[in-house]
Amino acid sequence: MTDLVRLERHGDVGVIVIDHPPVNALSIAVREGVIAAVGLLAADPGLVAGVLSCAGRTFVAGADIREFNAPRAGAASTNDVCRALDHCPKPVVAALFGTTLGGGLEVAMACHGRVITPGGVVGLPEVKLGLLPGAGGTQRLPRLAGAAAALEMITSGRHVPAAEALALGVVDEIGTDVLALAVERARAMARSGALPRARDRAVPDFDRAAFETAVQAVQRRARGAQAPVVAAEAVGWALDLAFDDALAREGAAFQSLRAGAQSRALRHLFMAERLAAKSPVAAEPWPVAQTGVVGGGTMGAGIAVALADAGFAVTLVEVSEPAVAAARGRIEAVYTRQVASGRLSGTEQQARLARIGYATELAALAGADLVIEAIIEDLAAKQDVFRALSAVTRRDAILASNTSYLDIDVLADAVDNPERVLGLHFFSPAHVMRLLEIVRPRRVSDAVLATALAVGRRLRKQPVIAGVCDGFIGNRMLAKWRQICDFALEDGALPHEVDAALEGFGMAMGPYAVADMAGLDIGWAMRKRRAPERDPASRYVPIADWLCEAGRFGQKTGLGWYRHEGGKREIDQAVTALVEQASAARGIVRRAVPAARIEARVLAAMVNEGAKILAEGVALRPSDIDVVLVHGYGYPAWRGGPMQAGDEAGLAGILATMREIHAECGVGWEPAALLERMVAEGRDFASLNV
Ligand code: 3H9
Repeated sequence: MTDLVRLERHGDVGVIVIDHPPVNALSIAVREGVIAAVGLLAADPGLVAGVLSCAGRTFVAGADIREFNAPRAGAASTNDVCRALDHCPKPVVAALFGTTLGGGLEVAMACHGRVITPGGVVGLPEVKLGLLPGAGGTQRLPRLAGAAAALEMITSGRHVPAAEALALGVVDEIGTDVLALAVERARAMARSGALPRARDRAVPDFDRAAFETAVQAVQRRARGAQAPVVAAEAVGWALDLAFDDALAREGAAFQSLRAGAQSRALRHLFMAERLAAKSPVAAEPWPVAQTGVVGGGTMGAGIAVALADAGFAVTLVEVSEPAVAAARGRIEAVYTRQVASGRLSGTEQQARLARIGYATELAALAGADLVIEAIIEDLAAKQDVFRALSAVTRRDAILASNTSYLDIDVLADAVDNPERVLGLHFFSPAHVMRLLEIVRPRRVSDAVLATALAVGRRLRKQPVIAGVCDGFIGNRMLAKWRQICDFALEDGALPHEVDAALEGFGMAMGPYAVADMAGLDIGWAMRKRRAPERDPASRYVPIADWLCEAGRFGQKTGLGWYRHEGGKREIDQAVTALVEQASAARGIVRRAVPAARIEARVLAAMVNEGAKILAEGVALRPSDIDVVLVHGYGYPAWRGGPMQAGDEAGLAGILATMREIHAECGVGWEPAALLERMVAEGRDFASLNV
């Protein structure tokens, strides 16, 4: 055994305890320890059965992700642990609590029985790391839960609550004192001579046609992600191959995914998310209980819901009774939908609604610990609100703005003690989207910053700290991304071709489909506001602006007509005609733009802007930029975010593309000095992720 695993005696039952905080991950020493403990249990005549359990806050939450980058050859594998349990002549029952995930559930399934606490969850989330369950999970789960349930669990990576796990047959019993229950069960099994092994069971009868249809649905939804597709195939092996043959295939598929770029990117993202949420300052967060929201439009209402969901008391302030009624209507509509879809109980709905109060005067926020302003994006109007808040709130109340690009230092000037002002940039819908940019103006105190991070975590958001600049991290990256796409239009690509290229890259939605959904008039106004100074020598002319304008004054909503109206081909033709007309008017000869060129230019433009953001200190590290783009902007998680994708593509190539773009587009497209330095020094952005 090892320091991390011990064998305790509970009468004639040996209890193997894994003690490897924080989540009892199956690192090499743990695997070796469990194998040794199973050996001792088997050999000890005083022990009739065993229990596999954990100290701390959870049963094993999976393999140790940190070991995947450099696996040690010859070390005991998780499959070796499962094999030791399979060969153990005495029954071993797993005592599950907390989050039994990945390799943790695989080892539990190799035990002869499983009991779980009522609040426990199980799951095989490997696909979220670009992997498949590599220690028999794709083979044992279909035998326990059936083909359809196993396929769904493995390809979604979903956490399954205890009651559902029991109904599916993944666990045998639920109980509060899970250790006592497991000891009892193990002893009873020993007495009866039962030694059931999941590997020996047949997969329960299933509907093959329905299974194939479900596999096809997984393939369709994958949008470039390999892991769910391979994992679905592996579940299929359980239905057709002998256990050991299928296990060997599963192992090979796991190794191939582990060594691939997609899993590397998703593992990077896992670590990046946790790093971004850590406080960069030593200060202790202040307690926050009473919160206020100023403005009850879409954002304000969503923020109030997010706060109420997390248990905060909320006072929402609007300018008039009718505006209050509208805000209340928006909030109630959110909860009504959640109840209708079964995601929320009626009791919980009432409890959350009861946490939200309404007022028409800012004075109602006198007792608030935190106020979030979410009115229109107008600097003067926001300054008025901050000035008024400064007068009515406690001096230590934190004042936050939900602005998506305005200068928060200027807002702080309106407050008598500016060290309590910062940005909390939520994404729409605010109660759903996980990303929260915490914008750190010059004078904000460490305690206020630490409090904002703590609130973000309590809201179950993904917080990322950003500095003040136009658009912070996310919208500033988005602006460059949009501009380079517009240039592709001007090169001769059609909007739906640009969308298709980026969706092929893995983006959730192309930029023109997004603009169309947002309402083209908004997209157009934003574009005008952000229009860069074009180099007069550039051959580019604003065809994109012209197109937007045409859409705005036409009867349809925007460029994305082609997507939302019936008869896509006719609409493609209509857009093509518009572009032809605009090009001809400007004497431009359109030429086809290959998707690969669009992808490469978008990537280069984003990495380059990311490098500028880093050099200015707007992001603390490259991986924070990745987290923002993946969680707020539909960047494919399996690419790890633009900075990781840049590393993966090779920074020298990115720089070369940037030089080309600069030569063509001029001012505003200079290669970033940091990018040039990274290439000169042969480094990658990952080396800056600390
Ligand atoms: C797998 O099992 C492959 C198998 O098929 C085997 C094949 C051979 N490893 O998230 P938190 C760290 S793949 C290493 O903040 P929470 C984490 O980095 C794995 N470290 O806490 C953090 O460290 P730090 C399948 C891990 O309470 C600390 O623990 N399993 C691992 O919000 C706390 O984490 C998964 O994918 C790990 N596996 O959430 C589960 N897990 O304090 C991944 C966590 O230094 N883990 N850490 O920042 C999770 O989903 C969440 O961590 C969990 C706890 C729900 C468990």
